[in-house]
Amino acid sequence: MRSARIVTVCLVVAAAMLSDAAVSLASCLSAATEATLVAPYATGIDEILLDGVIWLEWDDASEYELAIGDYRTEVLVKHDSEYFYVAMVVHTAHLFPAGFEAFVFLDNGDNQSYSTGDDMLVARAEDGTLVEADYYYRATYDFCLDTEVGGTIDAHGVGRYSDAAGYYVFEFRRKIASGDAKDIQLAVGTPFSATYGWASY
Ligand SMILES: [Ca+2]
Ligand SMILES: [Ca+2]
Ligand SMILES: [Ca+2]
Repeated sequence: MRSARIVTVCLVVAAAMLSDAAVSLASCLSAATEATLVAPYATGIDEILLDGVIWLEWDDASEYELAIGDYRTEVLVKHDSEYFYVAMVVHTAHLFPAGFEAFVFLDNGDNQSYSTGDDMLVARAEDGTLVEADYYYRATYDFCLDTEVGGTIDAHGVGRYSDAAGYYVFEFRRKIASGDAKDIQLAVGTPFSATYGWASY
């Protein structure tokens, strides 16, 4: 089973970095669809803190709540000069023994979801081990790691189930502009559409 929600995301510059930060934010908000997630410029997160546990490293992120399928999902977003960071906390008392994964889908601009050329971050809930999470769509629902089609890995992710809390936690970081032809290139101040979802097995 899988479920997803399309939202607009905007990486917002720090006021100190650009004088028209307010204009940038306004253009993000005017592009809003169901929801607009505004990702502030904040502190970076080292790989070692991507462990499937939300801790102080996310304190300066923006937090949103989305219903994705039946599950209440908290989505945390922020960025620094190099990376876009996303955490998803999917609330369900059900542990899926065959597997559970979260994804962030990025359309390549042709408005055809899950088709050739699209980009996706995916991580399966395991024991909190960081994995390569940078995928490419060869064709509809036929995706592979970028490195299988000549690209580079520019995103990592991790997932973990917390029994005590009753939720899955996923953490991702992805280069904003990787320069890789197998990725959608993001830019600070330019809103983009992203689909947040999960799949259970
Ligand atoms: Ca963490
Ligand atoms: Ca890539
Ligand atoms: Ca990719």
